[in-house]
Amino acid sequence: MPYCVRPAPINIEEEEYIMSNAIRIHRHPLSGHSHRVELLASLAGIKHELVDVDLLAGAHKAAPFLDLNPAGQVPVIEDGETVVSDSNAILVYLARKYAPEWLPLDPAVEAEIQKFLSFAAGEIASGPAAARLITVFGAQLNEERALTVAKTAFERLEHHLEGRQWLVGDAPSIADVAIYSYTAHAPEGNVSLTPYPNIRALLARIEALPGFVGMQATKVGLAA
Ligand SMILES: N[C@@H](CCC(=O)N[C@@H](CS)C(=O)NCC(=O)O)C(=O)O
Repeated sequence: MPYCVRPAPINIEEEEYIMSNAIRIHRHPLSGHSHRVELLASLAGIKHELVDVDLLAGAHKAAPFLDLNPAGQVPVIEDGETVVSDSNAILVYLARKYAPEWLPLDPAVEAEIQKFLSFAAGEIASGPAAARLITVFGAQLNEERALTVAKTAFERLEHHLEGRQWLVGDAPSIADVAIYSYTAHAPEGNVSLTPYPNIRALLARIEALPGFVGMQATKVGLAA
């Protein structure tokens, strides 16, 4: 359930949060899906607070977290009474509500951006993100497959970026935010970015934007 209404506040801390007008991002500091949400909030100047979810202790598979996201995954945001899960759904929600310049209304532009959200949820998730899950979290996944998917994905991205500053149009959008975290941290999963100068230039452009915030690095793989 990607969207639901938050239960009534139960204590003073909750009431203070609602009065603060900040969105609350439930995340894990090493989760790229979480980081893309934090990154957009920071780049777009959306007031937010971070709530760490202890994945190692299984907090995401128990109450009260499961009330927010029955899928038992971070990220989830609370925006007053509105709860949204799934990183790309959150990017769309935040852009539509607070930062429309990150998701222009032009149908063709929006469709192109949506294509990259699917790319982030597809090839990026099963390629570089999966390869990093193996090295950072010891996940039992097929490394050879993850590295092959990552190579194909980055070759496509590199080709797409030929002669372009940003993934879609001539300004940064949630497409760039969606692909940033797992691409920038791909070396942690033994995926080198050396063969991809256009991708590295895009990452550097994103990192130069006002409000950029990075994800915590892990010294594993090629980043060791
Ligand atoms: N489609 C989801 C995927 C989120 C996801 O895979 N989150 C990971 C952390 S990066 C998680 O919570 N994993 C715990 C689990 O699946 O049990 C999204 O885009 O938010």
